[in-house]
Amino acid sequence: NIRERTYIMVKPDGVDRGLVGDIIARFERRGFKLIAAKLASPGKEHLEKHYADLMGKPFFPGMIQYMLSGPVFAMVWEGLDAVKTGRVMLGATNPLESGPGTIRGDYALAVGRNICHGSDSVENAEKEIALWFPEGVLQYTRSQESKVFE
Ligand code: YYY
Ligand code: MG
Repeated sequence: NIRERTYIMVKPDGVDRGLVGDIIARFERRGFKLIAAKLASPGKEHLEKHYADLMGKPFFPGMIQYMLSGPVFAMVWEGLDAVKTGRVMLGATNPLESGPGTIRGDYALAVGRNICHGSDSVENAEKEIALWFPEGVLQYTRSQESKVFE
């Protein structure tokens, strides 16, 4: 689906380390289209909704504290297989297992400081986009679209 959308978020450690621009650049140069973006300071309840599936895990409270430690940069990217390819670009959840060339493999070491989030399924992507961008996303056509998609 060339209109598939995924929710990508630079976490507080990534914002603090000045990696927002690099992460945007990676998705741009790959050919994905940015259709929403903002710097945000979500509260605890909002983060607990975002990570609802993980509630009850031993690392959950610490992970929420880390997510509250500073602003995040929230984005929606659209394009062919955006969810799956976005996950590949992020690398494995544990950066020690992320290949070089991936975002986590290039910048992170610890699972609890892994710099970025990416939706893990189309269904979750739609839920996350609705949660983070209740105001909606933009639709527009890029002049080079036919050079990126068949
Ligand atoms: O989708 P992804 O971020 O790759 O992993 P999830 O299993 O959804 O976990 C979300 C988030 O939780 C992960 O990015 C770091 C943190 N976490 C952790 O701190 N310790 C773990 N053992 C597993 C996950
Ligand atoms: Mg996840």
